[in-house]
Formats: sequence, structure tokens, C-alpha cells
Amino acid sequence: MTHDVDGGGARTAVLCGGVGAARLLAGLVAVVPAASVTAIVNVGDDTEMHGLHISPDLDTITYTLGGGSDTERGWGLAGETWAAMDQLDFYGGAAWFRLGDRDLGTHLYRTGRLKQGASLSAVTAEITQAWGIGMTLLPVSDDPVRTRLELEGGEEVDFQEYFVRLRHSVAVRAVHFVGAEQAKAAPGVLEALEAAETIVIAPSNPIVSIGPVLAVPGITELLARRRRDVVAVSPLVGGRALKGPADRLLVELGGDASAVGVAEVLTGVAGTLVIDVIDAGLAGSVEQAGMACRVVETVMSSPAASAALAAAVLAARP
Ligand code: FO1
Repeated sequence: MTHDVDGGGARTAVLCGGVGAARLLAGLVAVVPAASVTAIVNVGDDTEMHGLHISPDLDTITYTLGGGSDTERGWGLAGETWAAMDQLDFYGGAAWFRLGDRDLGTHLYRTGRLKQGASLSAVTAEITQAWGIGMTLLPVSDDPVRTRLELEGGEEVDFQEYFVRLRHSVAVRAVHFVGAEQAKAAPGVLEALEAAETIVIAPSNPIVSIGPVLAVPGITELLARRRRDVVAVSPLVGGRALKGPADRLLVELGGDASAVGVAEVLTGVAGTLVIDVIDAGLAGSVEQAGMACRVVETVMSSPAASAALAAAVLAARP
């Protein structure tokens, strides 16, 4: 059964977090037309800081695909200056969440447009158009969904407090996606997931990046129904997250810091898991978790590696 909605060939929908997703998307547009790809992006990391609405995962993907990102840092823009942050420091303001001077322009634009009543998806379309991004970027919801983490000691913190201020160096007892039950999938999200020939779950943190996307009503059900067309890429390689706390979070929440642990989290919504060659020995256990398993080079150390992974993902379904 093909899902060729516009006669323009197969469509791909990608559930995305931040850095790992951005790299895979960059690889994907090297192997299929950008216009055939829809990225459905996590908004659980979004935060209000200094009166500005900041959408880190949307911006990381936009800057990466637009060629403006600081590839070494993985977030924000290349060639940044930090004059505004220095001035904030001068006043003793909260400058722990680093907002570069050019990056601030994005937050000023988005916040102003939201205050005028524009939806997050409408503003995202304006920002991605300015960057000349050929694919469609959709926030999973235009409604607020915010990841909050309950720490060992019982304290609850917002995602950026956990990830940046605390450098995710604290043990987590539970994760909540505040607002998810009341949130509506943004316009075009469910349609893109229905129309896609392949649905990809990017190598993002399955708990705090993919979790909020799956928590928006209708999405888990749709993926579960279409799980044979859903291919996930493990963000853990050799039991370690390439970036961020995915490995620790899996353990702290009772899972296993390995590709098998990722399979246990995603097996309800994805029929295939792509794992790295280092983890080839885990393929049998991934299959015991109910997922088909493909073993490829998943470390996207170059644009060519990203393109090769993207091609392998599109060919991965049984
Ligand atoms: N990550 C950091 O580790 N330190 C920062 O100061 C920081 C600032 C920042 C500003 C804007 C933005 O879009 C992202 C930023 N990030 C920072 C990354 C951000 O915490 C992550 O991209 C995610 O939310 C996790 O994927």
C-alpha cells in the first residue's frame, strides 16, 4: 500500500528531538526531496526566559538545516556574540541559559508573533521559510506541552533547569509532560503521519524528547496502528547516549541503558529498531522485545554518514 498523496513520490514523517534528529534530517534531505519530508518536533523543552518564548528543538533543527548552526555546540548559531548576556550578567540577571545575540533575534521574532496571536506552527513556518528550509517543520502541538522532571529528592524542575542549570547531573524519579493531555496535535501533524510511507523516530532521547511527542493525544494510537511502517533509530550506542542524559534517564526510570532498553520503550509504536554496529550482539534481544532489528553505522560523524544512515532507515522496514 503506497501513501503517494501528491503524486510526488513517497513521503516521510520524522518524530524529532534536538541534535540527533537534526543530523538525521540533514542526511534525509540528501537522499529524498526535502519537500517530501515532514519533521514533527518536540516542544517539551520549550521555555519562557526573560519574557521570551524559546523553542530549542525547533531552533536546533532550523539552524542545522539552514546551515547556520554552531556544529560544535550542537545548539545556537555559529559565530555568536554574547553582548546581551554580558549586560544581563552586569545586572545580576539569570544568564545561565546562554542566549547569543543573533539567537535572541529568533526569540524576539517568535515571541512578538505569538503575542500578535499567531500559532507556534504558523511562526515556525515563517522562520523556516526565512532560512530556506525545504521540508515542513511542525511543532507536535501549538498548545503548551512542558517536560518537568521530579528529582530524587522530590523537587520538580523544568527541563532546561535540569538539562542546563543542573547539567542533568541529578537523579530523576519521574518525568511529566505538563499539558500533554489537553494538547491538540498541531495542524498537519496527524495528516503527515497518515500520509507518510515511512514514519521515522529520530535518534533522540526516547523519554524526554520523543516521549512528549507520543504524549500528544492521537499520536501513540496512530503509530501503534502503523507500527510496521515505523522505524526508530537507537540514540544509544554501546550503552551510551552520544549526547545528553538518555542512558542515565533510562536506568533511573527503571529501564536498561542499551539499545534493548530503547526497544522496550518504543516497541509499542515502532516495528523496527536500527542499532549501531557496535551493538550487533544485541540484535536478538531487540527482536525478543518485539522489534525487527537492523544493524548499521548509526554514528553521524559526517554528512555522508548522515545520508547513509537516512538511506538505511528508509530501507529498514521488513
Ligand atoms: N544547552 C546548554 O547546555 N547550555 C545552554 O546555555 C543552552 C542554551 C540554549 C539556548 C537556546 C537553545 O535553543 C538551546 C540552548 N541549549 C543550551 C540547548 C538546549 O538545552 C537543548 O537543545 C535541548 O533543549 C535538549 O535538546
